[in-house]
Formats: sequence, structure tokens, C-alpha cells
Amino acid sequence: MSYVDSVLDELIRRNPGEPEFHQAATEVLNSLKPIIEKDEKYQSVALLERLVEPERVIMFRVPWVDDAGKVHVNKGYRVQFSSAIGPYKGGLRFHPSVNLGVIKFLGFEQIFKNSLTGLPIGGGKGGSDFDPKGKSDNEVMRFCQSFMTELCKYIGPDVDVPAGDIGVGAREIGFLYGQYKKITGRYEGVLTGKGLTYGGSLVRTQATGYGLVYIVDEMLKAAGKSLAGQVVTISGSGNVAIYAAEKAMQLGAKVVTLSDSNGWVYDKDGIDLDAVKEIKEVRRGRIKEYLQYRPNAEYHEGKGVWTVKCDIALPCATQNELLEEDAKALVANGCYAVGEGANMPSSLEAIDVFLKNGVLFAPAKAANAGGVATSALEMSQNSQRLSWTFEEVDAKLKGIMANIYREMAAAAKEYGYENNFVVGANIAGFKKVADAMLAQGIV
Ligand code: NDP
Ligand code: 2IT
Repeated sequence: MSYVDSVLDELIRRNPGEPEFHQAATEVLNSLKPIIEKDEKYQSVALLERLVEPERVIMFRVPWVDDAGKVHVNKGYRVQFSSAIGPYKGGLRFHPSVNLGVIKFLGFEQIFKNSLTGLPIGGGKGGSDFDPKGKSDNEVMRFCQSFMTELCKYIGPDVDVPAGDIGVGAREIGFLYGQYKKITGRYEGVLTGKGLTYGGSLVRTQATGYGLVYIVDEMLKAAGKSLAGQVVTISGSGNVAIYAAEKAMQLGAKVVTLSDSNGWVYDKDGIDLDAVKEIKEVRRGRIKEYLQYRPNAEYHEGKGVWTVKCDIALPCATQNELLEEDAKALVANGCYAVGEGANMPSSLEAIDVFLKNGVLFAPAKAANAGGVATSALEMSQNSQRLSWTFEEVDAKLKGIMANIYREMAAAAKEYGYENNFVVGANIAGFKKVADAMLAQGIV
């Protein structure tokens, strides 16, 4: 059995009940075969065995009191996966589906994504099975304060710097930051995604969605195409989906769908983004309410975005939201490019369908790296006690995404997998982390 296969077998055996972690590790490790199998140096220091085992897993109780005086207890997590190339960096997810396996898959992906940005940040992720939906601002605040009361013992601007993810946006980061400051007495860049009045960076709100479209644009350009006039389908209607839609429209595309966990909208004339921002960012409502603004649009309950005919598809909601049959439907409808805004939105089988059919496919860890890259720029600004302009940060983001495209395309080509950006991104992200691990000894 090959070294990679034996590490994967052991990983599945020793981490039962963590299917998302198995899936992420299978994708990455299989991609690394061309580089790993021809060089003994990795196996001789058990590099892969160390890479798939988090440096530290922190799990804690998060008790909080709701507005009616009832006490609730949620689970809190922070997985500090790899500090090979910098302090742990990665978001916090608050969603009822969160469990240790989900946080481990996200933390594992984050290692390679952060490496691809070219910035000095290690990989981590955290969160809770707390559901912010339907909670009052005060309930969310009390939850965040309780979560940070424990988490603050393990983080710091040179140790571990959390940020947002599903269910964690500007409101939550504000409450978390306030509690960190109250307990430690320190005003420092310990979180990113902060508000602009207390150390946040311009463009961080837009960064993941904009970055996704910047890299898709690079990928299209290299294939002699462009976004202008293209029909784009997007899933989700949160932070990533909204700003992916905004940038795609700015570059001349027509975005025709968005969704949430209840259903999806199809607007053949192009989505009205001001309406979506009002529903989602201001009122915290449901995508169904879009029909109040655009009565001619369609709303459907359940899943269905991938049945809509499009040129380009951008999954921006959650993991495993795009399965084999969805990929087949997209290909049959003429979709020729996919960019993953969410983390691991496509199943392994769906990715296979895309690659076998020559679909230009930008995998998550490259395509959504603009968010964490801009978080790293926020860390730099905090350290320097400076704020850069919108134009400065946006230009840096664009440069970083173009560079990620070049690196993943070059690595794919070098190892004989031209245009397979899954292999390219995994190898390019892995190399820097592996070199740092080799240099630092058995730790
Ligand atoms: P938000 O919480 O802002 O939005 C999430 C969106 O996805 C909502 O529309 C939500 O619908 C939908 N969604 C979430 N879970 C499910 C589910 N289980 N089934 C169906 N729909 C679901 O999160 P973000 O936009 O920040 O994150 C979206 C994706 O992008 C995630 O995979 C995240 O990990 C990834 N990502 C985010 C980055 C960031 O900077 N924010 C950076 C890189 C990746 P509903 O409201 O009904 O729950
Ligand atoms: O998945 C991700 O990259 C994020 N949620 C952003 C992490 C960050 O630290 O900005």
C-alpha cells in the first residue's frame, strides 16, 4: 500500500464519525500523491501523519441565559491545526450542524488555503452548535460573551486570530471583541472582521466574494473568456454570496439565483442586490421575502439552484451542497466554469464530474482565500496601527488572487495535471507548509 493510502486508512480508523474531515483529507492527500510518492523525505519524518493530527483541540462548555431566563448549554470548539507557517488563523462558525468533525475539516482546509495566500498564517477553525437564528441581539451578546470568556485563554494576536464564518458576522465579532478586551485589558488585533471604528479593515466585508470573482475572472481570461454577458448562478445569500454577486455584476455578468436553507429565488432579469442586502443584512430575513421587492421573480422551496441553466456556477452556502447529480445537471445545461465560494461545497463525486467534462473548476481553498487573505491584511494594519484605503486593500486582494491562480495553474502543469486546479492548489498550498515542517524538526 502507498504511503498516502496508509495514512488515509489510519486517519479514517482513528477519527470515527467525522465524515467531513475524512472527505477533506481524502481530497488533499490523493492530490499530493505526485509529490509525496516520489520523495522519501516526507515519509521518513512522518510528515503526513503529523499534518493530519491537529496540534491542539480545545472543547468547552458555553452556558448562557435567554431573554426568558432559561439556561442553555452549547458546545464550543477551537481546533489549532497547524502553526507551521504562522499563528493559527481561521473563522468561527455558529450553526446547529457544527461538531468536531466539521471544525476539523474546516481547520484542515484552512492550512493549505492560508498557505496559498502567500501570507504568514497557520491554520485553525472554531465555532459552536449555537444557532443565532431567531435569537435577540441580547441573547447573541450573552452567548458571545460566554464563548469568549473561555476562548480568550487560548488566543492572541501572535497566537491564534479567529474571524467570522457562517453565523458569525460583524455583530458577533463586535460582542466577542468587547468581551476579550474586558477580560484581558488589551486592545489588540486578536480578531479580524472587526468594525471599521475599532480596528477593522476596509474590504474585509467584501473580500471573500470579491476574491472569488477575481480568481474566476483570471481563470476565464486564461481560457480566452470573460465574465461579461455571462449568466451566473449563486447559492447562499450570506456574506460570501452577496459580495460574489456584487463583483460578478460589476464585471458585466448577470446573476440569476440566490438561496438560503429554506429555498431559492430565480430572477431572470438579474438579482436586485439592494433588495437582498436589505432583507439579509438589515432585517436578517429569509430569501423568500425577495418576492416583495421583485414580484416577477420565482421562489421555490428546498434545493434547486443547480437546475437553472447558466454559464458559471458559484456555490457560496455550505459544504456538500453540490452533489454528483447537481454537477451532471450543470454540465448538461452548458455550465463551463465553477468557483467554490463556500468551503467544500462540492462532493468528491461532483468534482470528478466537473474535471472529466473539462469544466474550469476553481476549488474552495484557492477560490475563497480572499477572505482570510484580507484578514491577514487587517492583522498587518493592526500591528502597524495604520488603516489603508479601500483602493489599497482591494488592489492587494486582487494581486493575491491573481497570484493564487498562477501558482495553482503552474503546480498543476509541473506535475502533469494541466488545468486540474484541485491537484494544483493542494500541491502549491502543501509545499510551503511541508518545507516549514521539514525545517522545524519533529514537533
Ligand atoms: P453566512 O452565515 O453569511 O451565510 C451563509 C449562507 O449559506 C446563508 O444563506 C445560509 O442560509 C446558507 N446556509 C448555511 N448553512 C446551510 C445549510 N446547511 N443548508 C443550506 N443553506 C445553508 O456565511 P458566509 O457567507 O460567511 O459563509 C458561506 C460559506 O463560505 C461557508 O461555507 C463558509 O465557510 C465559506 N467562507 C466564508 C468566508 C467569510 O469570509 N465569511 C471565507 C471563506 C469561506 P440560512 O440563512 O438559511 O442558514
Ligand atoms: O473559511 C475561511 O477562510 C473564513 N471563514 C475566513 C477566515 C478568516 O480568518 O478570515
